[in-house]
Amino acid sequence: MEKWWKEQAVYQIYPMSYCDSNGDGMGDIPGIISKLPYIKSLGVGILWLSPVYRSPGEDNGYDISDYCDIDPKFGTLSDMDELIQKANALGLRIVMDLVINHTSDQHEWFQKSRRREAPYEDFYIWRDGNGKRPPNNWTSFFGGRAWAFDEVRGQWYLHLFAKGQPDLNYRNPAVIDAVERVMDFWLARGVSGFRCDVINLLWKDSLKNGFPKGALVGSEYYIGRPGCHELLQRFRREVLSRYDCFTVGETVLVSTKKARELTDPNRGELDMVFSFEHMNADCFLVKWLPRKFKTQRLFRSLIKWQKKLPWNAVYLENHDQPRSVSRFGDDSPASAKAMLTLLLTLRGTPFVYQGEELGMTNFDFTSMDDIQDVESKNMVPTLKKLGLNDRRIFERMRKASRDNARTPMQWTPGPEGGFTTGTPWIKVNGNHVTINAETEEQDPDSVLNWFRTLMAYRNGSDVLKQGRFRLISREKDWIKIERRLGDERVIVAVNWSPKPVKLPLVGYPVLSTHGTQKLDCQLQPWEAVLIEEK
Ligand code: ISL
Repeated sequence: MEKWWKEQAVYQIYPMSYCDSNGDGMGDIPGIISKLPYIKSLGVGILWLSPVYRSPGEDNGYDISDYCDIDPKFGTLSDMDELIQKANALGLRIVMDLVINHTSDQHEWFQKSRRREAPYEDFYIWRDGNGKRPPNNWTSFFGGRAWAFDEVRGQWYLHLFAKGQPDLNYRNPAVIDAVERVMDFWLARGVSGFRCDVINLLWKDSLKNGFPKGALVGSEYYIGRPGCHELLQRFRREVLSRYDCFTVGETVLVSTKKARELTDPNRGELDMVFSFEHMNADCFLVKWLPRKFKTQRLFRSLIKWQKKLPWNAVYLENHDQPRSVSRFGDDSPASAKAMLTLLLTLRGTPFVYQGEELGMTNFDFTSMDDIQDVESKNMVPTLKKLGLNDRRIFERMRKASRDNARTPMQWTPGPEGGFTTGTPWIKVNGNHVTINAETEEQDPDSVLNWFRTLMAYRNGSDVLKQGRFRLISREKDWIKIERRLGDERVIVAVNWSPKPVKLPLVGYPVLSTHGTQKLDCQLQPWEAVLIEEK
């Protein structure tokens, strides 16, 4: 029997944008509870919630001011307990986001640290500057420098993300203890694991000046350092090993070699990681530097990771990435189905992001005023420095902004897509009149129903869940793979283009996006098929 997290698919919920139960325009935990039957009907087994902890919301909850409480905008601790209990009763497990590289600057630890109150003096990375200049030349993931001066303490603190997200100091054993207590708190309450935010950045080797010519100056001193491996081993030993749980690390810019180390069961660090490489299929390293999407680039990276790791997380979308159907497809339901087919048939634990099962697309905002995301806003000065005018900056946002994934879940064709009875915190996409759960529910050919069909097939197929992966062929516009377990195999072929393609493929598919008639060396536009062989 395989581990449960190798058998089941994960569904990511971005709570702010999932379902609003009280009309304040903000999704909440009672809203998620009300959708549990829908989630169950998808066939997924695990829900990962983006942060619901107390937070001032500068980075939509990734800036935590109290790890052991729920933010009032999402509900209460007892709502969370109810969610865990009701989900469990349906056979669904809950996984929380663990954001421990940094806290909010509103966290009590930081407030005390800036006043040098014991035992918090060294909870963060404080340094004196060089005259009026920050301690080193590191830059932030969100643009600009990675240091802020605090008037109260009279020193600079490091923030790899927004100014309101000071980095914790893992050289201080009290920080490690405090973080372990947080993990324990939630695991004891019944959560089944963590998605570990930017977990490969925890350990800063030194604070020397970084190589000045790079997108992320200083990153050579903090990405995947040995100290980070040691921390992860300690978390596993001291806390995680006492529970039936799993961890998936968000590991920024990780290589396959590093990923193998991080997920090696003998080292006891993480169970899976999110690779970033395939997210570069339409950009150079960072999404603000776009290039034309090439199917081959996407395939090549996905396959490389399939081959190099015995098991890993597989995803095409999350709350930081634009919608896959807009990036890698042509916004059509047909392309959404093709993508979901590959996602659910590669080897590994699939992660599906809310709305991906409906074929939700990038936003339809018309101006910068509609954009809410701190990263997008912070990037504007950097893009201006690169010489882009307002129009071109907005064009870049349309392609790259994280708000593309954060528009509210589209439940109905009605007002605000059925997300809220009030005014949503971020605009609902106008295409909710056609792309929504209620309409798709009734259409046997919808993306939603294709997703359910595939999930049901996957849940019943040991070959798809456990089988080895082999690439049969990848061409400019199509891919053919094999999954094999013992003598049984499933062939999956996907036409990743809006034109028919010719390929060596005959037989009757057990599942097809276009009907199960005999295949004759041709796939229709965006057609995806599964063929069983025993
Ligand atoms: O979103 C990105 C690029 O647009 C990434 O650089 C992202 O910031 C990086 O993957 C880290 O993401 C995680 O930590 C951030 C938070 O803003 C993201 O939402 C989260 O997924 C800081 O906590």
